[in-house]
Amino acid sequence: MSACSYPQPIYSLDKVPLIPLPSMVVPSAEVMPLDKIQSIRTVGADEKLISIALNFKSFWKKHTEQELLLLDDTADGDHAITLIIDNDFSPQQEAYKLEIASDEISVKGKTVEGIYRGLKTLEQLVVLSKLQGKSNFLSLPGGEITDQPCYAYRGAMLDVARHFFSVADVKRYIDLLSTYKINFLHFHLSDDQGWRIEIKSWPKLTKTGGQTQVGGGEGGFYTQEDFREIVKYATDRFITIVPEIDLPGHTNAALASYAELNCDGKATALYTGIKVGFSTLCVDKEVTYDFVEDVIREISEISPGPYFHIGGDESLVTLEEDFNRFMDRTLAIVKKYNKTPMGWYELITANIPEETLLQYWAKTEDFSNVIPKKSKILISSASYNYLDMKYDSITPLGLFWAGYLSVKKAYDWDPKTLVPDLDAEQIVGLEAPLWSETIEDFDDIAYMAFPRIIGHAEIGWTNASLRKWEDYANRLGFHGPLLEALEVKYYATTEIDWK
Ligand code: NGO
Repeated sequence: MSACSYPQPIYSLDKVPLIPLPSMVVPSAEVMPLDKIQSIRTVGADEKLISIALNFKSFWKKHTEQELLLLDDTADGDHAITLIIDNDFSPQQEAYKLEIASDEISVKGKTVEGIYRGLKTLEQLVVLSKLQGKSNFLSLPGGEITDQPCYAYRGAMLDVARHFFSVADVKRYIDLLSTYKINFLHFHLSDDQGWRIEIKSWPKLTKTGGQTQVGGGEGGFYTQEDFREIVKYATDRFITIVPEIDLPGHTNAALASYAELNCDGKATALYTGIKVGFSTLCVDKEVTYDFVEDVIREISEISPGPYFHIGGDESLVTLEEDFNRFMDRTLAIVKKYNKTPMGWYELITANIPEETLLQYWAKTEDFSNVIPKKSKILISSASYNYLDMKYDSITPLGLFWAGYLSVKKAYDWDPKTLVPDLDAEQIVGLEAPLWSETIEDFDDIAYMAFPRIIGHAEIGWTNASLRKWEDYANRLGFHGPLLEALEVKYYATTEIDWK
């Protein structure tokens, strides 16, 4: 068959509704008929590279019904998808280049992570072409995509304390996040309503503190084995897990589990409401620091990522001097276990080490001028990033204390200019928290996160100068069918013309 007799691709490469939008796309007139591809080939021996090649092989089988051979660099690139590690390719570790020609495809990166991001682009290209092309889907458009992220930290946060979510739910969320190139998942593992991770030296935290949740349901917790499984699943998808133990406030579940953590020596009652700011560890008792150290040690042992998040928000019943004293000791413990501290922005009153990553969450007016110029900031604005804010007045789930957050509002802003007086270099990225006071199961997660987190992922990846709401809204319309194929019950807002 001559090349011109192959069916034409659905899109030219620069018209594919990819999200996040790549930095540069140069289409060519070439066409890549799918049935020409016979193998996936790795250049640069690396176990991780082979493992992502194997996963891509399964993806290809599922979507094209063709079985690829796995080859190494002794084979040539004809009729192959070649994955190439090239140290000199870019200083950026997530950068990649995807080239589609008439008889081969290649994905190049400085690291396996870069190649992984490139394969996610190729996967979207296949899936979007297939969904739009239906049975005519037989070829991909030729050309080159050169791409790299705007921010190094593109995160999501899941509150598993107010309501508990199973390992399977978390894995499903991780899969969806990886589709959109999100690279951090922060777990809010403890709060007034629940303690969700096994601590072997303090077993009652989960035996007592893990047994309920908002509304009085049965709660739950992750064993350390479960947590390791989640970490591995995320790591395989190039997502770093950030564990958070919220201290010294938001600790009622711990205070209910161990009487000695309370200043009056009496255990509190378990709590299933949604008020905040009423609990505190007893900062003057030595046992408090034994507790904090055991928790940080045990969790650090099973968390390979660089950060340990110590909360710090809304300690409304801890005096500021007590808070600062508590944080000085807690920060030293984080350091002892070789983690970089992360905390909600209220941490600034303490003596924070320079490398501390502060998470900005409240309204802008609460934040300007209080942040030391050298601090590293993660933007998680309640008004723009909080996935638990209702879309509008009739959204059945969620809260609205920071205002309604439509899909357009969640997309159409720039982290660099959101907070006055913050230097652009201070901002390491952004994170979209999903607080779960009203979120009870995976369908609730899906409804509040999708589609807003897709826009959030694009803000994190694509330079602001390339982002336009109308263009994004048009591309997002094509992701409705993609989410439907994955049975994700997203909020089909009327702001978007869904395809
Ligand atoms: C606040 C509060 C959380 C709530 C959330 C609800 C922070 C950092 N502390 O954000 O405890 O769950 O709002 O939107």
